[in-house]
Amino acid sequence: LRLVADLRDAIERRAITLHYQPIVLAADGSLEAVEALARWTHPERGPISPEVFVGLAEESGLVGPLGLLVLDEACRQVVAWDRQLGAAAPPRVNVNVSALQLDGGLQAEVVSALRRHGLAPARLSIEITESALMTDPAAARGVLQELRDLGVAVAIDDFGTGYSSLAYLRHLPVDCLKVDRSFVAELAEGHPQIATAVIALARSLGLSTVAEGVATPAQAAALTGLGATYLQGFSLAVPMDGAATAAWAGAR
Ligand code: G
Ligand code: G
Ligand code: MN
Ligand code: NA
Repeated sequence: LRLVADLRDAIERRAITLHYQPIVLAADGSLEAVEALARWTHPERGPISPEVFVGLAEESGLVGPLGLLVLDEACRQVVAWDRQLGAAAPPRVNVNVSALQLDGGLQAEVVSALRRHGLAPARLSIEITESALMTDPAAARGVLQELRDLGVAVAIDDFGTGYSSLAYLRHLPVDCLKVDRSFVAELAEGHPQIATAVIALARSLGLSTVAEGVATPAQAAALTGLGATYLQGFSLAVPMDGAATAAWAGAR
């Protein structure tokens, strides 16, 4: 397939770039982290959604090289922000990983990226979707434990949309649940039950929460009232390139 060849080429030329979306503390709006989101603008087809090209990478054996590129670029960017912004730099970067990256080598890749850039492990967080975790919960558990032993935090992404049994959740070494944006949208439609329950569940397990897809100030206020630890969404900030993220963080 032509698009796969183009993707391979884009990865090799480092033409896949990252945008960063701020995640703020609900209590006071302070910057807690940024989520790295991969971007690809195809020379003829224009912007291609990461849902499409990450899926393509998974089907064509390119997850490894794509994952390495994203991890390396995110670490490089945090160090560059530190030099530029000092204490105003984003405290942490969240990197998304695909289910296939849990098959092996992730811990070594993380160690090597942190070393290469001289970045402290506490500056990195890994986001893994609930469905990726459930592909092989025992294997996932081992990888997550290795990451946490390094001092890298772990979040479950899109929580509530997969099929994790709550029994597993108690035994998974994770720090944070990301409340899927579909539940945040429901909240605005008068159906707060699931968002409320997920936040309460996380709190009772000692986990923090990020409410995703927060689109209005009213949603932000409601989620803060429910006890969400962190907020992320267009209402707070859209994903931005590295320079715009620096300007946003530096202006606060
Ligand atoms: O950034 P938004 O633009 O559309 O992202 C769409 C989806 O793609 C999200 O579910 C996000 O988690 C995923 N995604 C974005 N960047 C990456 C990445 O670097 N790796 C993986 N595995 N998924 C990513
Ligand atoms: O699935 P994941 O959460 O990793 O990906 C984040 C995705 O959510 C990105 O595509 C990002 O552009 C998108 N996003 C960020 N904020 C909002 C929002 O307020 N509303 C909606 N609908 N999407 C958002
Ligand atoms: Mn994510
Ligand atoms: Na998500």
